[in-house]
Amino acid sequence: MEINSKHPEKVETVLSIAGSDPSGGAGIQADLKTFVSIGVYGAAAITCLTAQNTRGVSAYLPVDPYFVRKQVELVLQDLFVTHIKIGMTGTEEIIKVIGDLLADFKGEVICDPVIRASDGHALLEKESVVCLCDHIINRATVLTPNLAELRIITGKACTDPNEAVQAGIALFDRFKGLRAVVIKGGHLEEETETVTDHLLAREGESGNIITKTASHKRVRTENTHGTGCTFASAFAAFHMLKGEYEQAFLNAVNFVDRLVNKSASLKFGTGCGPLAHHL
Ligand code: PXL
Repeated sequence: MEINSKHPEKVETVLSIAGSDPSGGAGIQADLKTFVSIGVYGAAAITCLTAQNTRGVSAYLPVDPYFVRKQVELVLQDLFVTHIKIGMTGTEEIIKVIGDLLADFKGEVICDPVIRASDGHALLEKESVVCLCDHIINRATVLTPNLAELRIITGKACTDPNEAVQAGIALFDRFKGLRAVVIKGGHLEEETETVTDHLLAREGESGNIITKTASHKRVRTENTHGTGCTFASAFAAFHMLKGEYEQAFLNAVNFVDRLVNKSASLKFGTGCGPLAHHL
């Protein structure tokens, strides 16, 4: 591509606000790898450090909320951020700072409501989920919960796909800025050979909620660490490239499915391995 230095193009940027995973599978590390492999520019502001490897999360250390604010403010003041993707927040103080910063942001806000790591380690106390709802989900345009997160946020049992979709639809009444909700089906009907993910999207004019599904073969593998972070980041990146939710959904489902397949036979450590974004 020829670069015109007199009229340089503004580079659209997706900013990830999330935790750091030193083993490279989840959090900020997964987000940035995803942005690069899809071909969008990614920035990253860190909310928490975690200490973990493929065997699980050992501990986490929240960043001073003042410093979370500083990181995000400086990026937003300078770069051309069109999409913000939010992952692990860690504490109510950090949630409130992020909520405050989102109040003036006009672009897409993709919230992956990280509450617990796949090994069960809490990454946000359950009592703080109300705060996450009030300050961040309330300002999000897209929400990408897995089944456990959907249950906690809605208080519904969501025992089958229909119940999960109904619970998802009810979120649009509660959170007025939401345009799309993706319910990831990996933990729905776990005995089936097919996984079905659901997109629920609010239609522009009518405000009606439309639903779309994408199905793919279930891969029986332990190497799924960071799939949630990767999915939400892929959704943000593809939305930046395509400008609409359905295409972002289909592309993100396909992107993660291909990565899970490629990563299934690899050995990274002795526990649940990450996705091989580099392949
Ligand atoms: O997958 C959820 C998640 C998000 N962010 C960070 C994590 C994890 C899971 O371990 O460590 C930083």
